[in-house]
Amino acid sequence: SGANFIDINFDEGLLDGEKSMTHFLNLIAVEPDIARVPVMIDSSKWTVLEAGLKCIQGKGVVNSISLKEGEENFLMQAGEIRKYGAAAVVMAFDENGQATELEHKVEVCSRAYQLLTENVGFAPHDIIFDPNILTVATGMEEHNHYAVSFIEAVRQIKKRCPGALVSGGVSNISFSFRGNNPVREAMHSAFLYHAIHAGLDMAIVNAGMLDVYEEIPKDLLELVEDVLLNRRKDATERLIDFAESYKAEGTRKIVKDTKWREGTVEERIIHALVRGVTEHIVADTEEIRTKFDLALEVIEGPLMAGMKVVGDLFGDGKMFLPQVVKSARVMKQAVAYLEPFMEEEKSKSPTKTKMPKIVMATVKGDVHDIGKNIVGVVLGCNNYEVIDLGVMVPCEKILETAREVNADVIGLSGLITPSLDEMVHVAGEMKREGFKLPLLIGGATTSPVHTAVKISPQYDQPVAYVPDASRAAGVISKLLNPASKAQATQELLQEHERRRKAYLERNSERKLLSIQDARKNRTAIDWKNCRIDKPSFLGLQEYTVEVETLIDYIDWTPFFYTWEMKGRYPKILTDPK
Ligand code: B12
Repeated sequence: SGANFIDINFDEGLLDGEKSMTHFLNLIAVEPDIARVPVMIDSSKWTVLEAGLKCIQGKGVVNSISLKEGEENFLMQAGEIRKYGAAAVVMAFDENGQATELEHKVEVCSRAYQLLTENVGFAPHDIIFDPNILTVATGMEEHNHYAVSFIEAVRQIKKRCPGALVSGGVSNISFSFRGNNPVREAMHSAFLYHAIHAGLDMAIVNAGMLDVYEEIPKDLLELVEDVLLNRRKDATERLIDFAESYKAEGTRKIVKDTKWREGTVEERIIHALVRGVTEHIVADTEEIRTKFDLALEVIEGPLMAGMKVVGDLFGDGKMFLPQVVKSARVMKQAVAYLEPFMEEEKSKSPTKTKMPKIVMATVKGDVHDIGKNIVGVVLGCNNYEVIDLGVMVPCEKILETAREVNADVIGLSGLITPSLDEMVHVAGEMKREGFKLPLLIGGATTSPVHTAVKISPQYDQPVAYVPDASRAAGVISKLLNPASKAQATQELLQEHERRRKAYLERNSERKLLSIQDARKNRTAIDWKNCRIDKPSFLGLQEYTVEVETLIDYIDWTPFFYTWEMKGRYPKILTDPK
C-alpha cells in the first residue's frame, strides 16, 4: 500500500521481546524487498528498543521515548539512540502523565526539544514528536476538543521546535466508531487533511484504507468535521445518528463504489486513477483506445488528464502519498496494456532502419518513472534503441553508460524540484567531460525557461526541453539528422537566448535614467505648427450617475493584486485556486 516505514513491535505478554526483535530484524535484513523500507522499532520497553537498535541497518526510527520517567532516563536513552544514528519518536508524556491539553502538549514537546538538541546533540530532523491523537465523540464533553487540540498543537510545535517533525497514530481519533469503517475512514481523511495543513509531517495510518478527502460525501464530511473541529454541541449525536443509517443502509459506500461505473469512460478513468482502482482499468483503457487513432494519444490525453487531477489533489493536500502510489500503479497498468498497440503501430510505420541510441534516466534523488517509461516506449516504437537506466541514477552512471554504449542522445527525466539542480549538474559534467551529444530534458517540473536559463548555459551542445513523449522522437530526429541538425541547433540556441533575455528582463531591477537624462529625452513638440483640437466645452460639467450604474465598470483587478492574488477580474472569481 505504499507505506514509508515498517513498524515492528513484539510487546506481547508471552513473547521474549528482546529475542524476537533481534531474530525478526535479522531475518528481514536479508530480504531485499523488505530491507529497503526503513524500520521503526516499536516497544514500550527500553531493552527491546536497544536490542533492535543493535540490528537495524541504515537509518531507523525508535518508537518511542518520553519524559515519563524523568529527565535523566530520557537523556540516557536519547544519547544511546543518537550513538546508533537513529531518529526517535518522542511522545508528549512527562512526569505528570500523558499530555491531553494543548498547552501541556506544546510544553512537553518544547522541553524535550531543548533537551535533545542542547544536551544530547540530536539533529532537529531526527526528532519526531507524537503529541497524542486522542479519541473524540466518546460522549464525554471534555473529549470534544481533542482533535482541535492536536491540530493546534502541531501548528505550535512546528513553530517552537524548528526542524522537528510531527506524527501521530490516526486511527485513535475514530475509536468511538469501531465497526463502522466508512465513517472511520472519512474521519481519518478529514483529520489528516486539517492536520497536514497545520504542519503534520507523517502519521501512522492504514495506508490501504484512506478516503480521498475530496470524495467524502458532503453530508458525511460536514458531520465528521463538526465533530473533529468541535463546531457544535450536538455534533457527536448527529454523527452517531447518521453513522447508524450509514451502516444500516447496507453500506452506502458500496452503492457509491459501483455508481462510478455509470459515468463516461473518461470519467471512469479519472475515478480509477484517483481512487487507485485497478479492477476495470484494462477494460476502460481498451474502450477509450477505440476512440483514438494512436495508442499514444490515449496516454497523452485521458490518462495524463487523470494524473493531472491526482497531482492537483496531492498538491492541495487532499490526497496522500499512499494513495498516489496506488494511482501510479493504475497508470502503469494502463500504459502496459497500451504498449503492444504502440508496438504494432510501429511495425506499420515505414521506417525500418535501426535508429540512434538514447540513454535515459530519472536523475539522482528522484523516483518518478512513469513519464520516462512512456518516452522509452514511444522512442522504442520509433525504432530508437533505448537504454533505460531506471530511477535515482547518479550522474557518473549516466555518463559512463553513454560512453560505453556510444549513445547518440542522453535523456533526463525529473519531477521534483531538486532534480532541476541535478540536471544542471549533469549538463555541466557533460561539458567537462567533452560530450558532444544532444541532451533532452523532460518531466513535470522541468520547463523551457529553466532549461534555457539554468541547464543550457552549462553545456555547449544542444539542450532541448521536451514537453511530452509524443514530441521526443521528432526533436531527436531533427537534432541528429545531418540535413536538419545545423538549423535545429541554431533555432534551439535562439529560442534559449530569447527565453533567457525575457527572463532576465523580467527579473532584473529596472535601471532608471537620471532626471537630467530623462528631461533630455522628452518628446519634442513643435507648439507653433502642431494641431491642437478644441474641446467641445471648457470648464466643469456635472453628471449625476447612480452607483448601480458604475458597479459594472469597476475593475477590481488592483484590489486582488493588493491582496497578492494574481489574476484578472472577473476571471479570478472562477479560478479554482
Ligand atoms: C505518481 C506520482 C508519484 C509516485 C511516482 C510513481 C512512479 N513510479 O513514477 C510516487 C507516489 C512514488 C511519488 C512520490 C513523490 N512525489 Co510525486 N507525483 C506523482 C504525480 C501525481 C504524477 C507523476 C506522473 O507520473 N505523471 C504522469 C507522467 C506521464 O507525466 P510526466 O512524468 O510529466 O511525463 C511526461 C512528460 O513530462 C515527458 N517526460 C517525462 N520525462 C521525460 C524525459 C525525457 C527525456 C523526455 C524527452 C520527456 C519526458 O513525457 C511524459 C509523457 O508525455 C505528480 C503530479 C503530476 N501531475 O505530475 C506528483 C509530483 C511530481 N510529486 C511530487 C512530490 C513532492 C513527491 C514526493 C517528494 C512526495 C513525498 N512527500 O514523499 C515523492 C518524491 C520522492 C522522490 N524522491 O522522488 C510533486 C513534486 C513537486 C516539486 N516541484 O518538487 C508533484 C508535482 C505533486 C505535487 N503537486 O506536489 N509521486
